[in-house]
Amino acid sequence: MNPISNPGAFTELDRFMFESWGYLIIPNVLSEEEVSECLEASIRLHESAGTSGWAQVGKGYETEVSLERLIDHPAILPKVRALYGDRFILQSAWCTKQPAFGGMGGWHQDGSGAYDFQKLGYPIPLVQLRASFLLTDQSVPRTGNMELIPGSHRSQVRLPDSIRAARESVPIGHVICAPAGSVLLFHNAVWHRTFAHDGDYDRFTMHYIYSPPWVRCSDRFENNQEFLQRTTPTRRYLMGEFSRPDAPFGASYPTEFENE
Ligand SMILES: O=C(O)CCC(=O)C(=O)O
Repeated sequence: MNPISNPGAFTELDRFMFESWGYLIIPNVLSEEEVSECLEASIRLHESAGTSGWAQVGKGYETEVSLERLIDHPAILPKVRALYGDRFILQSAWCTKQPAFGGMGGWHQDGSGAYDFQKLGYPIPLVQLRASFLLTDQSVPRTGNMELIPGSHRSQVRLPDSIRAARESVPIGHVICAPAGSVLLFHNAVWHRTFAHDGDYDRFTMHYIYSPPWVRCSDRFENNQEFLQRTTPTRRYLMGEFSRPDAPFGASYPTEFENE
């Protein structure tokens, strides 16, 4: 059983599956050439950051054009837009490496260590919608897949600490199996983890996180000016570079002059 969707429009069935399970799997988003380009870019990113072991490198879009293109990919953006409306930003983008023969990751929900999204209320709202582009084959288990617990974004109780501490499996864990070039789109509150990887090569996934416009970015304190100048208007907007009609405050209030 898989919540399979198609690239492009967010259908009524997509909405039902997303509401029910908290995620969608979208195969055939990237071509083989695009996958190789993004994979090479990901390897370069980690090499220049000098990472070792399980690691995440942010802001790859600033230097790698193939990763920049994924920011507003036409297979994914309509779905993000259907969930958020027209006003949202790219809160961050991370390139994750699960090293060869890497073990199980820890179960968690996405959010901010500084402020637990649980405090926002029940059910935890959609604040970080993540599109994860698989850049290596994950069509069978133990290839560094993501494991998600379907519907857990609506659970009123947390995954038991004992299970989390021991990195144990749960009977309702769903190991996402999909080929390279597929995208996993998921709600921040779905409990998930990185699954084991038995391969003798590093596994790379590019994660793009979209948020309402008032959320602070987590891969950058400020935008890179050179990147802003060379990128497209849509991407500039997604980097949070837009003007607000009500800025700074109260612009919709009539001024003294207008009242006369
Ligand atoms: O293994 C990955 O690529 C993602 C890891 C993860 O769970 C996360 O970034 O929140």
